[in-house]
Amino acid sequence: MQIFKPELFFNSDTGQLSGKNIGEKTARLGDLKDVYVDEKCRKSMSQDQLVYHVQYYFPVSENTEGGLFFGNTTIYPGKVGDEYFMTKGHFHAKGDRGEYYWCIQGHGMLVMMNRNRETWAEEMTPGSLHYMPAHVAHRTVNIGNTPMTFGACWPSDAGHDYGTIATDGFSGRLLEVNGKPQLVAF
Ligand code: S6P
Ligand code: ZN
Repeated sequence: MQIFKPELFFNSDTGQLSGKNIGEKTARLGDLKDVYVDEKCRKSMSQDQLVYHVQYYFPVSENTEGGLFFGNTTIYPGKVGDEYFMTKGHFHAKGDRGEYYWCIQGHGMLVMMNRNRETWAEEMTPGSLHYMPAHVAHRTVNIGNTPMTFGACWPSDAGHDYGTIATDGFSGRLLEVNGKPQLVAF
């Protein structure tokens, strides 16, 4: 029998992960072709502009059944035209896998869309907890003026289907209308 010291840390104020085997992924404006409705505007902006940053911990390899992945995402404040900085969004490749998000800092929106293309959103504020059911695409949006960070936990065999969103998009987008965030039908 042995007692181990933790090797993995989660900062509950910032959501940042530290320790061994933490992966990192960034998305800059240059990586987000055709994600925003105003592609011309996106192209005219600095392609180096950081839009979001992900940290993740994969204790088992991807596609392993029965494991759990853990991560955080920070979306920086900004807009492409009238559309707030946001993630690409995805269904899970294994569509029957759900996920949890919880907001750590900032002000955001979680946009969800089911297979019938019905779209809705939940406001994200520090402490808010969000369950994404199976077969529901999810995208997060920073509607504030400061970085928005949330945690995530999802099954290790969920995978990502980005193709469906790349082809069909969400049927609602979060745009600033008269100075306020609004979910606009597309
Ligand atoms: C994974 C989970 C998150 C996102 C991250 C970036 O299932 O939902 O870690 O990967 O928020 O979003 P996206 O849509 O670019 O993967
Ligand atoms: Zn997901």
